[in-house]
Amino acid sequence: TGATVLGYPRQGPGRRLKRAVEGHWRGRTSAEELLAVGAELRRDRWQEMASAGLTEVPVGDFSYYDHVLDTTLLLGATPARFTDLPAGDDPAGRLARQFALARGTDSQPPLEMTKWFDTNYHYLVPELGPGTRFALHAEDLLRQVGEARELGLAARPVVLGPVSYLSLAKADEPGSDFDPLTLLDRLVPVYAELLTALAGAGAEWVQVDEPVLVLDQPAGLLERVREVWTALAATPSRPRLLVATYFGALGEAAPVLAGLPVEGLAVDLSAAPGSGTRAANLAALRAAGHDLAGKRLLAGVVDGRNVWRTDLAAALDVLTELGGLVGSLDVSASCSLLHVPLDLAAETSLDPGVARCLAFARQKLAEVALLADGLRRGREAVAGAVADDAAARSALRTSPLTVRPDVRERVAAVGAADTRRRGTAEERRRSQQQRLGLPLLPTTTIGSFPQTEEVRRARAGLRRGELDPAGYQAAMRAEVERVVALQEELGLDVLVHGEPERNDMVQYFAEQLDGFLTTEEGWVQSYGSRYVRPPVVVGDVSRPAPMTVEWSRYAQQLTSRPVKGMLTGPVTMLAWSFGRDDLTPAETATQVALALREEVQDLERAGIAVIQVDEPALRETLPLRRAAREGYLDWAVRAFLLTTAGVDAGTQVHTHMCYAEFGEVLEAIIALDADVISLEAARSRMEVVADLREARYPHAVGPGVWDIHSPRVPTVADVVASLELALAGGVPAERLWVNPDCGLKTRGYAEVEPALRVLVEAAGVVRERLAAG
Ligand code: THG
Ligand code: ZN
Repeated sequence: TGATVLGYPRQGPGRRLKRAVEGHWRGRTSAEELLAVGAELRRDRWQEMASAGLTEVPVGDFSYYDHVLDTTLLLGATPARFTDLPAGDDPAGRLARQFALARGTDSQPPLEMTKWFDTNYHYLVPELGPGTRFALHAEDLLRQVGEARELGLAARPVVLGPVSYLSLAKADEPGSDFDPLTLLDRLVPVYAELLTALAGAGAEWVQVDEPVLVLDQPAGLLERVREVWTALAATPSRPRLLVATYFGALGEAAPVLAGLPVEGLAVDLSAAPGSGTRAANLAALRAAGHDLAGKRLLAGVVDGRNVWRTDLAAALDVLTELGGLVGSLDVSASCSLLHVPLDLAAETSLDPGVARCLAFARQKLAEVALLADGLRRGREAVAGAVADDAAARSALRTSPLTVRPDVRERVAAVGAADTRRRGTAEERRRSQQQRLGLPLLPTTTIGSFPQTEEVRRARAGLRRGELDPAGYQAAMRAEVERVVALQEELGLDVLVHGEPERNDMVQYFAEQLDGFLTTEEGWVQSYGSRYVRPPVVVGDVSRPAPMTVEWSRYAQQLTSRPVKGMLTGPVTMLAWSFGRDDLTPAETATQVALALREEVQDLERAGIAVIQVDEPALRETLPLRRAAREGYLDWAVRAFLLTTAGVDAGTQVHTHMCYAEFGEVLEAIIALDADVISLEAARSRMEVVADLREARYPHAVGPGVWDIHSPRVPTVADVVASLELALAGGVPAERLWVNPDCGLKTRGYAEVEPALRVLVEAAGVVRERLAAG
């Protein structure tokens, strides 16, 4: 029985890779130095895996930016639009080309970035067309195989598989209906060539990732999978093939996968509450019968998507059963460990009872090795560790930290009336208009204003203890005063306080809610050199004290115009955190919603008449499988309503969502019953307006009229045109709002001030036209 993982975090201790990469971009680190850092990080992680007890290590999962981008370069599939890529057929030249594709060139915007399945990692989307010609460029991968073999390790190269690569790609012509999967026949020979080259480099096994097998399959795709893999298996002098799947249940792909003429499979056997993955994949493996008898199986019993230690006893049960079904068994994690932080040991202030139950990537290596040891030497040999695990878990489960009877009682008492707004949409509109007296086409912003150097300095000062809490408070209040005065001067109708006190919004609320813990060094790669520190839901969630009320009250008393209260919704709080291993996301969402509901009601009592609850993650957390979507949307909508529905008809509820692909969730967005929604629309030319009309969206909407993702300041004519487009597209004037398409935190005042001036002026122009009839 072996022990291995499908992939490992790239960043290194202290996010060394981020610093080296960003230093290189700023011209402070040469390409040679960066390449040397990369080689050292790879060596360190291999040695770490080997000394943890892994019997085989992955090679090629490391990346300076993104592994899908690496695959594009490996296959020679750089889009033709990049005519000005840096040249040079050496490692430095390839590095420069890689960063040019990721960050754009003088003449070309970068490759588009999108979510990697349902994780919070983002990959760079391949752009393929009828003219794409593939050609193998395996130098870097082959060299890495050599690097690992020199250390005396069993090195298993990892590549993204042909079916998944093409499924994750898009057409290189905007608007074209070209299907990248039609390139399969052209691509397979390049993979065959790669296999031969890897065998030549001494690889005994190769891991080919085909995660698209866990998605709903377009008609005929599984048949193509069978053909492709039959062709690849026929490659002369190749390594043994391991087809890796992860991120969920195999469903109808299971028999196809099991029947492939390959020597090994990797299957997700994680046990996240509510996911059903372990049970479904176990049943599929049992059903596969003799197809598995001669195969190697990597059993992903350690959850690669969460930070809780593995239930060792349950994992051993699963592994013992699987051992009887397959030719040879390796213990593994359910997916690459890229999606969890690197090392629990970097945390200095966790509660010991909680820390004992956590496992980051490094700790998961030890779990994988321990489970393999248990299989090799018998359960008795690891009985101590299993008992310790069970004791730690049961101590946490019964600790007052995790189970709060008062929270459970509040959850049990939730009734249907708690998720229904008072008053119909029309009654609310009248009552809110009476209270707020807003003009037609009210102007507002999404919530955050630029985080200035002073604000950042104050936050750093507080962290380092150079600024006391009172001094920090005073600095933030001064910033709120400045932002409110600016908005009054600009003539905006609904103001915000600007959120200078918040860094990452999820982190901000998690720090203030009981039941969440935040980490110091728990970084997880989000995209390229950017990382987030997702909080961890440890126990029942509740709000010990108001969180935002003082800031909103302070801003409101500075002005006679309404100031919006600003909260992050329950779905987003969960989507960007690690969830519990003993409650489903739906159960935790109810607890978070109840805590936020108290905040909403406190804001209302403090005289805040407009309250925005952002749900940027609502769309992106949509389950991969269609069959799971309805259940998800049900609890997501219910949690939002539980958060917002406790207010009077005269209190206006707003929500905001980034990203424009709302098609599948429009019904759910209507069901949120928010009085006003602001959406990203600037980049999709108001297409979202047509969707809203078609769905008979009954509430007010602010389709973003300034794309804040670009530094370009729109002209009055641009904004007027967008507003006219929205009106012509069916948004009634009394339900149209004027706002940018996202928060302004990442922009500078050099763009924000003129752009907001333009927004206000454009609203005035259109109001006059409307008044003139
Ligand atoms: N907050 C959280 N999760 C998120 C987002 C968020 N996941 C999805 C999306 N937004 C990811 N987008 C980003 C954008 C910027 C950065 C990371 C993810 C970023 N990170 C800083 C860095 O790596 O230098 C560190 C930020 C920090 O200090 O906290 O710039 O908004 N939770
Ligand atoms: Zn946004």
